[in-house]
Amino acid sequence: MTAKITTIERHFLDQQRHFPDATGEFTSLLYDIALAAKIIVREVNKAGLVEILGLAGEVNVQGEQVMKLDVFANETMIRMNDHTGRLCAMASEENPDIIPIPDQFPAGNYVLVFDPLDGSSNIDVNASVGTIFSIHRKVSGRERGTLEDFLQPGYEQAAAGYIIYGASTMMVYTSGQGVHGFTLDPSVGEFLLSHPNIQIPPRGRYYSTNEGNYHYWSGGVRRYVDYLKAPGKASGRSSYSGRYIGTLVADFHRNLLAGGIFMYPADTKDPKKPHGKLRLLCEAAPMAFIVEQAGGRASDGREDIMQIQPESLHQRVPLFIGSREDVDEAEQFIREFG
Ligand code: AFP
Repeated sequence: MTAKITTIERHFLDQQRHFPDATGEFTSLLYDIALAAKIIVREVNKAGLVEILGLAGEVNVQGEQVMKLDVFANETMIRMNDHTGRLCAMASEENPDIIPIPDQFPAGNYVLVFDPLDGSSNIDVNASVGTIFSIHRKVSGRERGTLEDFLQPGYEQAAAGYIIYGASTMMVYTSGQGVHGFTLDPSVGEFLLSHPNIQIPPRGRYYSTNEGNYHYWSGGVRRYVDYLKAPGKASGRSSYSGRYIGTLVADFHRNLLAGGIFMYPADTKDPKKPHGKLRLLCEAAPMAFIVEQAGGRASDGREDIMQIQPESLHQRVPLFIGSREDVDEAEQFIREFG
């Protein structure tokens, strides 16, 4: 046993040394998120027991109000971060407007956007769920954050990451110095560096998408998925395998390690959501930062996700993300067939 054991705290401090002017504010913010994740996973691991310990919305045997897990995760992220003096505002997938830092607490130099419990419809079936986050520097010049601080393109992110509550709990993040993954050792309650410098294979053999939407996709997207499934006799390639659970964090994480493409294209199913289901600021942009740092790509089918100038907090975008060559190919089909 010669491998070095690096805790997430040690890793953040080591990274901070690359920036002699760093105040530690940013490092501490990342650590607060890791801590929030540990509190969330404690409850996620009890998800199957709500029937026994009390239903969400009821009072449990200890006389405590039982919260729905997504509400609990949202409140945990807010409570862990509203008083630390590192943030000037927050935004959550669960809240329609930005979440101000209460007046009694100091305001910091960063804004945090998060999806507290991604894939929440998978909780009832004991499949993986996750938390996604994105951090930007304040640009408004105001003490308390404003909408302007959130409406920044992906390439301006200071850090992004996710936590996957799966067979084990992992936190994967980037602050522009590569992508690093940490696995939670529940016996000591520490995230330990298990996947340093993750690189996504340039081409994969897997595609992840909700094919139930096939008939609502554009011609180009349909042709691309048909192409992935067809044996490529001429090129000598075999057909791709499908993998889809319906939690972005889990589907993305699999492709990040094994190679492949995740797609949530625009569809005509719901006229209120002409750009697909996923949100730019709390889902697509953070995953795009991670995948680019790992050598992959993220596109809305036409342009890089990282280049999109957001227009509203909950803006939705089509997403094609994963191995570089696969995303290039998806774009080619969309260019050619619409
Ligand atoms: P929920 O949090 O409502 O379960 O949505 C999860 C999600 O935003 C994302 O994690 C999945 O990739 C996508 O939606 C799944 O959507 P479909 O159920 O339409 O496939």
